[in-house]
Amino acid sequence: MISFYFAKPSLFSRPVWITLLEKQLDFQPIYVEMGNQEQFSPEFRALNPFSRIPVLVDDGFRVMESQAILDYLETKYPAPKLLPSGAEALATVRMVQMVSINELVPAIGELLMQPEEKRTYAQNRANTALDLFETLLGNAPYFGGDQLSLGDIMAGSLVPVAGDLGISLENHPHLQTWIKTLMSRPAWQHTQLSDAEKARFLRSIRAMSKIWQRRRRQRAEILLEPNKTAPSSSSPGSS
Ligand SMILES: N[C@@H](CCC(=O)N[C@@H](CS)C(=O)NCC(=O)O)C(=O)O
Repeated sequence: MISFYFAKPSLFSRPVWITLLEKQLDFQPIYVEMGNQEQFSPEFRALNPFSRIPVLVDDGFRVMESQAILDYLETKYPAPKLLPSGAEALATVRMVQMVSINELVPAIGELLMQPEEKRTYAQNRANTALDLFETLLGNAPYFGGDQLSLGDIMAGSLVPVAGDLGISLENHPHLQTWIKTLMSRPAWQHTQLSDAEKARFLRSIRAMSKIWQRRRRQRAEILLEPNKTAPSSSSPGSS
């Protein structure tokens, strides 16, 4: 049996969640309440000493780091196949995964945390990623060709969040069609935030910067002193 430790919203958990659903695997979702600091509990740190979600445990085998989890699921449960085998298609899918993580995630983080007047760099970074994705997608339904891939799952978890933060798809017609296709898939519908959750998340954005700074300090304290008990103060929200 697969145990999936996650939170909602979580930029890194959703791609794993979508993958579990797309592969129609049986799994037990275990919600990690970040607002209650559960990621810092000794039980959770035994699963991930860096106090981060997602984590997957499959028949006693623990995997952390979202991209390692995706690779694990793809190899262990190959149907349906979410990585193409052609050299160019595979390179495209991997580029989309890596640009999503290395460019789009930090841009979204800055859009969440920076005041409006300091968002130009993050906006340009996000738009540059979208321009690249538009070109890579071309007229194909998915980044790897005719079939859904891990590239679509990564980028397709992040592009709507960037949209909520003001990054428009107005000049990206291929991406507009692609995102409509993804949104019609049950795995996307099942994992998206409800209107109430989204409103609560957007309301909490102003506090996010302070919450993340506090968690970064807590994580550093724990790594400096591993036997220290979990910090007790509580804070809302995840990412
Ligand atoms: N590189 C990790 C990043 C995971 C990550 O940072 N997850 C966030 C939630 S989206 C987290 O657990 N944050 C811990 C915290 O805010 O204390 C991955 O790809 O899984």
